[in-house]
Amino acid sequence: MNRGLSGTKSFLKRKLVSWRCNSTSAPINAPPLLMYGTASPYVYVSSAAIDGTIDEEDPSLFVHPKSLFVEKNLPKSFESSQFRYVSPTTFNFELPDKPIPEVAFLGKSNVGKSSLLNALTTKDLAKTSKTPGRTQQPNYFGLYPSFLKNKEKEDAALGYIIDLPGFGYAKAPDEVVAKWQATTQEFLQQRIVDGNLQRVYMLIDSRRGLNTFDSSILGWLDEAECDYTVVLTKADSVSKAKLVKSANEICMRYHAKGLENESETHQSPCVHITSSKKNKGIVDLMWAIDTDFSLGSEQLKIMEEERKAKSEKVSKGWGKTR
Ligand SMILES: Nc1nc2c(ncn2[C@@H]2O[C@H](COP(=O)(O)OP(=O)(O)OP(=O)(O)O)[C@@H](O)[C@H]2O)c(=O)[nH]1
Ligand SMILES: [Mg+2]
Repeated sequence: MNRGLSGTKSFLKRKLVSWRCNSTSAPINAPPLLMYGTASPYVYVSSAAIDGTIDEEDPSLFVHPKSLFVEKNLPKSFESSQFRYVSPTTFNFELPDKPIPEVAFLGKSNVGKSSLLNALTTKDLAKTSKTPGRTQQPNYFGLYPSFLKNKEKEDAALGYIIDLPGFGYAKAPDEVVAKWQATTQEFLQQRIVDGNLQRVYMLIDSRRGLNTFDSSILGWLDEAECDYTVVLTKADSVSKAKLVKSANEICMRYHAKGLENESETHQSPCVHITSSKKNKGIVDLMWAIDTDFSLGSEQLKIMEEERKAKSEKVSKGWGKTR
């Protein structure tokens, strides 16, 4: 991937384009360098995500570089399907083994994971609370086509969103916290290995921004080669300036990672800005998850076919030497 421009000339050009990208707003409202506004007021993208050299005559530069977020209707999968809580009994208390893609919501306790899930599913499916530590185990929520009858539904999910327990809940005894973090981390590791986990959405409270612990978790996701996207929550409770600052910090992390590492970072160049309370940025997030589900299901199908072909090969070869 082209990681953007370097040198003073391109530095200035980038600044110019980043202003022009937001030509509807006066320069004073322009986002800081290294971040582009997009067609959506709720999605920012790192300038490093934009390929090629900048041609100021090219009108496509002044809209969203990927056009993914231009669409304002609900994605079809979300429109014609419904979310449902999937009890662990459905999976016999094991992790799901079907080739169904999943995305997980991760973040500090009280950051708004369960509330965001409810906003996306337009139902109060996940339990929320003012008291940190409400969600105690990974909870699965499946997206099922509405026309299916209940009995047919079990294996027919288009994808799962997993609501994870929050980290850093200081009120619980240390041992409980340690175990809790270990199980969440172990869980994520397992789902990465299984191939089901397509992406982690790392939620950050807009009022607080990215802290050291969040950063170390993002570092771990990079090491685990797990794709992730940062989502700012509770956007209704801070000023636009603070939102832009927080989004820019996250875009800069993307740049810094790209510069320091030979290997690519697994961070997405996009930052989503959301408010579950005011229902802001939710449709953009639906489109992002819809993409994860459709790409993930194709990938899992290929993996499943490869697995089957391998086991057929083994069973055909079995006993030939006797
Ligand atoms: N102002 C505002 N408050 C929110 C928003 N989203 C969540 N909250 C509040 O934040 C608190 C925590 O929300 P939860 O969704 O339970 O947070 P969580 O991340 O699931 O918390 P744990 O399960 O403890 O990890 C609740 O009091 C919510 O009402 C939002 O968009 N705006
Ligand atoms: Mg929760």
